[in-house]
Formats: sequence, C-alpha cells, structure tokens
Amino acid sequence: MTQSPLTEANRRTILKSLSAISAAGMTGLAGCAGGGNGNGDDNGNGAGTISADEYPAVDEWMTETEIGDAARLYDGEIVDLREESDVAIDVGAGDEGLAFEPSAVAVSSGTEVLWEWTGEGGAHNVEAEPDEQIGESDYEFSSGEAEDGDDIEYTHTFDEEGIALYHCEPHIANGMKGSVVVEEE
Ligand SMILES: [Cu+2]
Repeated sequence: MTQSPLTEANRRTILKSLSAISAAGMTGLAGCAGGGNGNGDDNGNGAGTISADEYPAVDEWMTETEIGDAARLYDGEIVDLREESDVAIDVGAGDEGLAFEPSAVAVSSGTEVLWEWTGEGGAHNVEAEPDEQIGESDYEFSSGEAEDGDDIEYTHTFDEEGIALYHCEPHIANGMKGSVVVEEE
C-alpha cells in the first residue's frame, strides 16, 4: 500500500541538503583534499559539472534501456569542459573497459574532441547515428569499423551548437554510450 511517501520525501530532502552541504564544503575547501563526503565527483581533473536536467535528450540517451543499456560511468552530471581547448575521452574505460570517460561532456563550439582507445574491453568505435538512437542527436559521425588496440584515435570537431549522442556499436547493449553538449563560445 502507501509505503510512507513522507519518509521518501524526507529522505530526498535530507539527501539534497547533504549534497548542498557537501557542495558548499567542497567550494570552501577548494584545493583541500578533505571533505570526506561520499558523493564527490570521481572525474578528477577539477572540472565542474552541469546537471543533465538542462539537457533532457542527453539524460534520456544516457539512462534509457530500450536501445542498449544505461550508460556506464554516468551519474546525471555533464563534465563542463567549455573552457578547455584540449578535450580527450577514453574509449574503453571502467572496470570492464566498456565505457567512455568522461561519458558526458560540454565543450565550446569549435572544439576538436579526441577519443583515445585504452586497449581495454575489446574492439570499439564511436558512432553518432540519430536513426539508430533516440533521434535526438544533432550530429552524425562515425569512427568507422570497431577496432581493438591502445594506439587508436578518432577526432571530431564540433562547430555548431547542439548535442551529439554517440555509442560504441559492439557494446551499446553494455551501456557504452556518450554525449557531447556543444555550446556557443
Ligand atoms: Cu565498445
């Protein structure tokens, strides 16, 4: 029956409050390794994040399970790399090498994004193919046939504002998905 909705609501409120405190704490302790909160970003590199709530198509692609599986290494946050001129994404990340990392990024228009194969997880490719996805990608590109190796690279330059949704063909069922949000510089 009604499984105490109030409790659930309270739990969410408490979680939100904790997040807010953690965020404030992180800011206050900038540069300090402390904090000890359990939900900090694991992305390292100190980049900020943008909530994917602002990009529903990204969130839908990364979490839906009708086409492939939900993206690995995705937590609802888009890593904000809009200030970066060098943007690189690992192909074959995570425990089994079946993820892109960072899986969701935001870049400025004109940025050339580099995908670097790690050599883990088998043969991969990078495929932005709206018709095979949820039809929401503004970009269409492909690195070609899936390849296995640790010296493979693929680049794509994002000139136009919009979003690119992509995946690895052999591993879409494993949730090997990624997204690039492109914003006007
Ligand atoms: Cu793959």
